[in-house]
Amino acid sequence: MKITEITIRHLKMKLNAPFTTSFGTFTDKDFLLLEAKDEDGTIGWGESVAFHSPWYNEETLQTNWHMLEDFLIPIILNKDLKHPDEVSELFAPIRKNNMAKSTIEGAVWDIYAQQTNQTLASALGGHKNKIEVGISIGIQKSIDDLVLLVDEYVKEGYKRIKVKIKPGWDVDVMRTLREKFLDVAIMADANSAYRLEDAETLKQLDAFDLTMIEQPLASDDIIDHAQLQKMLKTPICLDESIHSVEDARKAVELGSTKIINIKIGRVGGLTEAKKIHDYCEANGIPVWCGGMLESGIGRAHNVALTTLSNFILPGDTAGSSRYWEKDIIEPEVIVENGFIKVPQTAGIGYAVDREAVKSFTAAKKHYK
Ligand code: OSB
Ligand code: MG
Repeated sequence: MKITEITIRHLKMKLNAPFTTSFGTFTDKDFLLLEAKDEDGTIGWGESVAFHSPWYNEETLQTNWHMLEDFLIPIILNKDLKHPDEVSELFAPIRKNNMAKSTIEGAVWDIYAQQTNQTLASALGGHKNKIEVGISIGIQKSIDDLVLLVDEYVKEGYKRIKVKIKPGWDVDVMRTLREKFLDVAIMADANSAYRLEDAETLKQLDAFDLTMIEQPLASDDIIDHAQLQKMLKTPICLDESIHSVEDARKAVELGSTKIINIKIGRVGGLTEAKKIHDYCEANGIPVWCGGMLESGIGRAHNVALTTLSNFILPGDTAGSSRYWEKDIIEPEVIVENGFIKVPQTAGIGYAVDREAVKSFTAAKKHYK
């Protein structure tokens, strides 16, 4: 492989409904899409999951653009590559900026899979032909509104319901859901809204048989999470705190987490995501694939990753229509009875709808 041209686009897509977390509300999704061209003409796609504002982590669309233009693209352009695993090695001298790194790495994996005539899933070592998915629901105006939404998604077949919580929108919400949906797998995601001093509140959640509680404490913490886990029956799952297989190992050894949410962008790409998956598999820690309100391109990468064997729990990869009036891939990602069929064409397995991409493009730059 040799990448000879790269195009970066800033896309702006309107969400079907606002999505509220403990750190803020999204109404639109602004993100970078990266198109890479190999010397043989093969085109690969990558999506940056950095948001417009540094709420979830410190990266933003603009910091990603800067990192890509000034550091990462110059490293990759015209370099001979035998395997996509080399990309993370080449990027290693640059600290952090994992979402920016992952944007190129994802496109290189797509090209590699096409050139070796296999699906991205099989290039990664995945064997499932369908994956089980859940859905993540933002904070609502009232518990009644939330109950109606959960009812709708349970009827659509989603295999697990995740709801966002924050102080004041937690114990009563989860109690009501458990009372109304006795047999449904339910979990909560706090996006770091609590401190160890809030342990008494979090302990009350133990009564509702939640599959897990995701990232209750600070985004850079693995010490207090270990303390908290000792006080809770409900398993803790780390999201924001895990950026690498080394972070995963330390958190597991400390007892800070019993389950890990893997997001490709947060960990710097598919190669590192696979390492975390393999470490967790060897150590009896189930994983699942998180979501960042991705367009079809990022969603396709998530589908492929989820085919690996230790993705035991349903992920947040909901169908395209849950987010968008019109997605940028053909066909869109469709969920039936809580399953997504893994596409069987080479690469990411979905065609990019260039007209749709064009209609959402706010800015564009070409590098060669
Ligand atoms: O913490 O998993 C999260 C959305 C934005 C930022 C962080 C998170 C989320 C979600 C939504 O939970 C997952 C999705 O539907 O893509
Ligand atoms: Mg989360």
